[in-house]
Amino acid sequence: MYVPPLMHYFMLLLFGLPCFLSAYLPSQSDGFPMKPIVQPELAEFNGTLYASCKMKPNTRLAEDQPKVYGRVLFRQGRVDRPLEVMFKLKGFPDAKQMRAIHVHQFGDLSEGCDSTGGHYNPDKVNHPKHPGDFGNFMPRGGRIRERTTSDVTLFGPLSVLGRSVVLHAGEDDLGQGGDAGSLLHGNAGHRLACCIIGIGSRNLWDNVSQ
Ligand SMILES: [Cu+2]
Ligand SMILES: [Zn+2]
Repeated sequence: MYVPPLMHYFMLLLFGLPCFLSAYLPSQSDGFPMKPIVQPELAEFNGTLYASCKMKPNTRLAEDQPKVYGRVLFRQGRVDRPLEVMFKLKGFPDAKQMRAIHVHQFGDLSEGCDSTGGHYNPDKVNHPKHPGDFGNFMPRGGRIRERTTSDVTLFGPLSVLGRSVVLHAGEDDLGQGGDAGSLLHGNAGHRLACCIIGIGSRNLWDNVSQ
């Protein structure tokens, strides 16, 4: 059957619009008025989101490796504001050794830090352009205590909530290593410690930042 081109638009409107509206607008058809979907923490913390990641040693770690504990905390004022990250880690040996930290794709610790997958890479770009490529940190007195900002977000479908933070034994070559691994993960060595990023509270951020 021949359908004139203008009819296509008409039919699309006729059938498409009700589908679109029923999917995206609140519905009362089942007798329960649907509330708009808003994360409760946005109201609780005045539009700011917090996240928390409690770092523990990799359960697959060799005996002679340093056991690092601590926290990585996140705070983001709004979807379009840069995210602040606070690192408080302890348990490093005295040796001068840079340590890389990244966000990895999965919040899966079933095989220790080795099951967290590769770098979280939503834009399919090379390392070190991943949003969670925090770079290198030099421990002082056995500790890393730093604050920085990041392209990571806690809002929307690209949120890192439920993903992981991984601390590596070695230094990140920041894509300058000249091999394939360099553009994937920066050749930062094995995984010393990791944690899963969960929804956090303002209290925790305020307490730890003191
Ligand atoms: Cu990593
Ligand atoms: Zn990366």
